Amino acid sequence: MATGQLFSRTTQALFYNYKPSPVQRMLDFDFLCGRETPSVAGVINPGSDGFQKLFFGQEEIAVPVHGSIPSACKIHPTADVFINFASFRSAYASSMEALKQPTIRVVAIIAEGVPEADAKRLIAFARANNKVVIGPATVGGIQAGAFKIGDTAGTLDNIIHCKLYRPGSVGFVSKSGGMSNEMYNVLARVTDGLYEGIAIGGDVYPGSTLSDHVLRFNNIPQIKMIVVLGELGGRDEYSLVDALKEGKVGKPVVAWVSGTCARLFKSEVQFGHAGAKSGGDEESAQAKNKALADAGAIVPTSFEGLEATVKATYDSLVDKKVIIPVKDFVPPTVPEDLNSAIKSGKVRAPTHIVSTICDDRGEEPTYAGVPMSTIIEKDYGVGDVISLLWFKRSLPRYCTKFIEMCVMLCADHGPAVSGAHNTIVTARAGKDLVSSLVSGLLTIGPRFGGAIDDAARYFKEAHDKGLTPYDFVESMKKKGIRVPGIGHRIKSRDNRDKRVELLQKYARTQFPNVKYMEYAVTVETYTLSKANNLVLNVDGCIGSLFLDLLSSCAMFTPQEIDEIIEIGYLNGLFVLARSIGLIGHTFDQKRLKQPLYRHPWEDVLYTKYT
Ligand code: Q5B
Repeated sequence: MATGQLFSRTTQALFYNYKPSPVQRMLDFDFLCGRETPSVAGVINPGSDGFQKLFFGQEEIAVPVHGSIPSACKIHPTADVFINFASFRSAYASSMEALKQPTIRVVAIIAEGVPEADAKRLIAFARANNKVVIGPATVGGIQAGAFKIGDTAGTLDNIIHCKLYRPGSVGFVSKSGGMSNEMYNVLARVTDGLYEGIAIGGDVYPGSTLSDHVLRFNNIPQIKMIVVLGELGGRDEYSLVDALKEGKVGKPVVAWVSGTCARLFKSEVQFGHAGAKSGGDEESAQAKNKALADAGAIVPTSFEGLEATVKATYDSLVDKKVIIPVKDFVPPTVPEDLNSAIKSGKVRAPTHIVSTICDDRGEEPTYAGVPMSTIIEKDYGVGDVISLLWFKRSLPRYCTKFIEMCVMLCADHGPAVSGAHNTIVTARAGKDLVSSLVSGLLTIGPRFGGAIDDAARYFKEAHDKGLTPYDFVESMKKKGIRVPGIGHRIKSRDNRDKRVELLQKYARTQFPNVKYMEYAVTVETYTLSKANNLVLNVDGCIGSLFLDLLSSCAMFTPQEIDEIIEIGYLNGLFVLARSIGLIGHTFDQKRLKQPLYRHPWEDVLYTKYT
């Protein structure tokens, strides 16, 4: 492995397989350390380009996202660390691809369970090309005050507590990420802190070994003492023993190999890591501790004694003035994420949306407080659902049936009406369902289908004021307003609209009162005296009957009725109903593979005179 520093305060990484939390943790660490540039130059998310919004301190930054490893390396030629969060299935291929990039120097592989044969191939390639692999099965590593891989060292609180925002004098290497955290804590307590810590990972074949890093630490001037935490199983610690014996490590090495308790078990025990099982006497923790001690490492008699041993070694280096303890300082405060601050009750934030009709936070969604299972178990219909979501109450069955009749009867009225025509033209222009649907819906308005609300408004006002049909119609004429709900392009006195007849028949037998509709009929009688097609149309029929529904079911106050009319709920019935037909027309055109529509010239009057 290469000689010295792996990282610095300007090191930048490419992060493979985007995971927001570890990337944000890296950036928070950067801010804590006072880095000027974020340590993540870019994210690689196979197949997608763009950017991700993340925080660098208080500021939001856009971190570039790249679709492939080569393209990311090309755009960020100075990013020489590759942090691989791929699963064990794809970790080999992506790590190998990264190692093959000339700009990448260090690859950290987080995944556990990478096949040993793959790990061996990665190691061989890395060694042959003078590159460093950390992992697999690792949390990564950290250079205090400079650079951190992914989730290394845990939470911000832990990082601050362990003073990892600034470098100390100790180089630390272990197999386990969890134990690294424990040791960072110990080092913060009894020394001036960590300089660099690496967790090599618990696999049988780690990409870099304990001794690789110890030898590297030996070449880093800022590191004055080295702490090593090995574990039973494998022979990695013996290469450190050899290095010590050969005099390759000049700095004090405090070492402990954990797993001495394995002897208490009668049979071989597999500890947490894949590599942590004692295969024979030489691989036992006891044998390795003895060999390390014999080779010159400072080895306590138990794990409990490790802290005191580290302290004694550090204190003696301070006494000898080998270590001048670094001065501490208070790091900047990393702003807390709003979500976690709210969760912990530290802050309160105003909501930006108020919603009263549907709640999806519990076990099951509710419509106006009625759980979905009730809606199904009690055999509710679409009318009941509309009554819950629009009117926020359960209306009686005769009302919800009326709503359903409106929806069914207005679902379609052939291909020639404005909405269907637009939808058909749009579908034939090759547009998708939603575009075709909305292009039809957009024609709904005061002339076509969207006259229900105005019909209700004007009929209510005229009725409540006691206007005669004559006064009402003539006053509208004076104002230049056509009576909403009156008149039809094809329906007339002699060609009655069946929908109107059906709705009237139903309401006359089921509603307690139909005074508004009967008033509308008297208006129709008057308008029919003017022209044959000035019938009460489907909009006017629904508008007047809905006034009857609202005022006679005893479930709405007069103010609520005024609000419903004022807001304009009732056109919603036509919009909802006609969506069914417009969707049908879209499918119909597509099924029939109809070509682009072009209106015939013969059907256009080209004229200069307007
Ligand atoms: N005149 C619907 O007109 C239509 C008058 C009126 C007083 C009136 C027209 C109108 C109000 C809006 C309304 C809903 C534009 C209709 C629907 C859904 C549909 C559609 C479908 C479906 C039709 C001729 C003469 C003129 C006018 C007078 C007309 N309406 N006077 N009050 N309301 N109604 N819309 O046939 O003296 O000659 O100048 O705006 O309720 O959209 O199936 O097609 O399900 O899809 O084009 O049913 O009535 O008549 O404009 O040539 O007028 O009658 O002032 O008098 P027309 P125009 P004058 S349901």
